[in-house]
Amino acid sequence: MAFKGEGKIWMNGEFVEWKDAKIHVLSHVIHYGSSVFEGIRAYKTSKGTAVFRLGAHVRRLHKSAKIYRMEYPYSDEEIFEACLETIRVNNLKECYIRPVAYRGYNSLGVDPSPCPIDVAIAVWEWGKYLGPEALENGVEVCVSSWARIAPNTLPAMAKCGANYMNSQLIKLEAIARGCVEGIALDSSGNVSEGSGENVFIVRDGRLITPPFDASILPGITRNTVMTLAKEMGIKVIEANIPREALYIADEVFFTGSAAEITPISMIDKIAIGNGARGPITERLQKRFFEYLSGDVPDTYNWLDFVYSEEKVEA
Ligand code: PPE
Repeated sequence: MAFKGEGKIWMNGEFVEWKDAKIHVLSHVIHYGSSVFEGIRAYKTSKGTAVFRLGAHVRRLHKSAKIYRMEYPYSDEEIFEACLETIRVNNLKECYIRPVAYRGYNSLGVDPSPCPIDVAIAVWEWGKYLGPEALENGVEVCVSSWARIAPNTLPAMAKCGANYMNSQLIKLEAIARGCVEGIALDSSGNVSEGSGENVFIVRDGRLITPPFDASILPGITRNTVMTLAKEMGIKVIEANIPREALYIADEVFFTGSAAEITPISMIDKIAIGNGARGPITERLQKRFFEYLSGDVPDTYNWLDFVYSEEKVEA
């Protein structure tokens, strides 16, 4: 979805006009992928606009930066508040939030130490990530010929810009093959994740999802689904999933801040279950969106209200 190009972007503590939020072409990040970022959603709940699990996202940004020795000069509290303020300044009711920390402009060469560490936060309205009907009808995907980044090459636990070159190979190949998304295997051949989503399979009424050592991003939606599933009495196992287990699963779905909970109907032209959204996926989606509606108690303190008058109401 193309940007509208309106509104304000937070850059190093100042709000700048969308069109002025620029960096130099010789910034370190452009040449070497040296950025870490987050993707977060704010929802219009019955009690006002609330960001979903903002604290967890802000902490993960910090950890991604720490892995790359890229400590930016803002506390988690400051980034948290800056995210809320960026939504307020843009007066949005529902949006996607993209904080990014990157090595900026000073000099080139692999050693990033001379370059400043800049931070920006942008917000925009972003519809359904994998298509308007994806949540109901499911999406067709293929197993990628590209493996996910191997351990001791690029750290998968860091949400780093460079990791998304691997993601782009997976995504572009999937599109070239007529699929909406690709699922990558890890370097030992087990299921890892999608280009921008974690993967779950349903087998005999239980959920199985790949563990951290399968080169996955520790997804916050993944954690949300695990929490909600336990609450609903659905057993969740973190275990390696061989490729063929995808084809014979009862249900398969993606999770992600952008993708939310998206059912997978077909993998490599093999129908999953009966080729439509499965019953457990549907129950989890229902619970997830019920939580986001604000109509049920915020048991886990996952909602942070953006506008103060709404906070009072809540
Ligand atoms: N794996 C990858 C590789 C990934 O990029 C994401 C999020 C996830 C798993 C799920 O993580 P979480 O959002 O914490 O549940 N992908 C983000 C970026 C998507 C994009 O196209 O940009 C997102 O969903 O915001």
